[in-house]
Amino acid sequence: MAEKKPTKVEDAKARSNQLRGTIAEVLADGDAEKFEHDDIQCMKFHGIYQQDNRDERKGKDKHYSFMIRTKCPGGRMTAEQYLAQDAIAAQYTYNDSLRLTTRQAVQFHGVIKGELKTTMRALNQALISTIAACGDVERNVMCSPAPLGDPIHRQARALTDEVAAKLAPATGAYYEIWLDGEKVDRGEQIVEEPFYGESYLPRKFKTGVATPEDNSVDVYTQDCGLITVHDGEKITAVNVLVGGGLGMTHRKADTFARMGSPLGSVAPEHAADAVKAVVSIHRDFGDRTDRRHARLKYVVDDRGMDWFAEEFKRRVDFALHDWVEVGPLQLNDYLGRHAQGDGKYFYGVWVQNGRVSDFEGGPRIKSAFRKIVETLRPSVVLTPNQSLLFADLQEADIDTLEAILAEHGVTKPTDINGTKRYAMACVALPTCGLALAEAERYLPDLTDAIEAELAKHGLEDEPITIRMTGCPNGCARPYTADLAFVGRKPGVYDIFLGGRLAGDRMAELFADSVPDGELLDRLRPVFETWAKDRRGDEALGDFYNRVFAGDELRTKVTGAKENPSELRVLEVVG
Ligand code: SRM
Ligand code: SF4
Repeated sequence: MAEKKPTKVEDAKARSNQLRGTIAEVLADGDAEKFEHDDIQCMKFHGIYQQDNRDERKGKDKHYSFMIRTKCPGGRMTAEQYLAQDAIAAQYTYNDSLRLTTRQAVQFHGVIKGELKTTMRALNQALISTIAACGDVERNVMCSPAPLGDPIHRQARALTDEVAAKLAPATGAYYEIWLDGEKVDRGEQIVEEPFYGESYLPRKFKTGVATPEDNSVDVYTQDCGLITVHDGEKITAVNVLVGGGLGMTHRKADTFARMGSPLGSVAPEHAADAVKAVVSIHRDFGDRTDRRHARLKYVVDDRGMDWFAEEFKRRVDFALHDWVEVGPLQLNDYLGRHAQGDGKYFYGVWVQNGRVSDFEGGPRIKSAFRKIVETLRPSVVLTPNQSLLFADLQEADIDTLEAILAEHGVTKPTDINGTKRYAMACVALPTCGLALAEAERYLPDLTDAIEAELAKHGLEDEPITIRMTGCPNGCARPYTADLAFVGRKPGVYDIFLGGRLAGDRMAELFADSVPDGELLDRLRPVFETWAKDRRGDEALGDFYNRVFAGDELRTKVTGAKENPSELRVLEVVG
């Protein structure tokens, strides 16, 4: 059989001269409206996506602009950095908004080509980088966002920063192109990327650090998930999971969402090197001939954990110990006021689908946040649920903060009920080029309708993770949710049920290709039986899983199923 060839993206990376390509030249060419294939791939490593806003298309003519994504380990930033981003959004985005992402970063949409460099420089002046926010490298490293003053959390944050630093790309291309840095003389064959090499990784790589008290990073969905083990004062070991990932393709059973598998545990001082060793296995064994099969999860799934553990041990000079049981994980969204553990306070504000904007006739979230930061100068932490914490506050600041929220029509975070507070949607239309259906712009209406339906049974305040994505790539991590909607085509969704708040079980495909007008009708029998037959305060996903899905701890799910599970519910409900 003929050997499969590396993908076009592999070729583009290899000939990019360590992420330079012709980006600088095309940028300087005022007549060029857009970048071409190789540069588009390269620019992702710089944190930039070329997009086509589908609302703005004129006939077949695409409307090009750029999305810039920041890299922000653990979602932390200073007041000054927040304000700089608020101003950048006002000046350079098409809709004056900051978009908080599911990986604790910020996206700016609709930046025009002529202002790309100025925007990048403005970010850099605020000491905000975008390098490796996208591309086939270690992406933004996530960390449970709080409580900030607690010693365990401090150590988890330090580990997050260590992983991010160890795996940052070393190329000087970013500084040359965006900051007019000195050019590296490639004639001397300088090896700029001793770890990544000329072709970087076969695909993106994601790492998240969880504590047993807070799995908001969805640790099982990361390529490499770390769970800290601690005695209350210090981290005593770090559990390592490998091979998680969510992207899949509709009806293709050889693509799947997968939970990370336990590799074992390592001493805390070796945890960052453990991640680096895992990344190196991806670099060396990931499939460079098929981007749909290139994530680490396929290496793990194809070769098995025994092979993986042996390969890992060959690459490190420290011990791999047994996995340490840490008990059930929890999800904490930290809304409202909390003590930080160091005498100060933090305050979590719910941001619906991460969109920080002044909504016409609705809450003026962007203005409220700006005023809070200008007045109180808090640190800011982005959460993995697309929300935001104001931190390092004095107790007396809380009243001021709540008054500013009220003044701008922002609902008090603790008044958000269980149906909505854990809900997330990806960006989808109009900017995402891969979107098949709406997500961010549709989920608010749908959660209103679900809330009203659940209220008939007094269940609207039950904590449920409801997640929606415009395609099966999984950007809002739908497959670990109690209830998820995954876009199939405009106005049509697959429904998944059976994950849970702890994020340690996959949902399953419940019904496929359901028109948006019928989503609620299809779910009504499940809600009714949940209300009637739940045990104690059994959550929606747990109930569904026990009664309809055989109480299975699913670790894998595909979007290809002959008989989605709705039939089982209909049989029971009659
Ligand atoms: Fe994502 C691609 C948005 C988190 C899996 N994701 C995209 C792109 C860049 C579309 C593209 O390639 O052209 C989307 C840009 C939309 C836009 O207009 O802004 C996009 N992903 C997002 C964000 C902004 C969703 C959000 O609403 O917050 C998240 C940015 C995170 C960040 O700050 O880095 C985002 N994406 C995720 C997650 C969740 C996570 O990482 O915790 C996943 C699932 C986990 C995983 O990676 O397996 C995810 N995004 C994907 C995939 C599928 C990858 C795969 O293995 O198949 C793609 C498509 C691809 O890479 O080919 C994708
Ligand atoms: Fe786009 Fe699909 Fe990701 Fe949503 S899940 S942002 S539609 S790639």
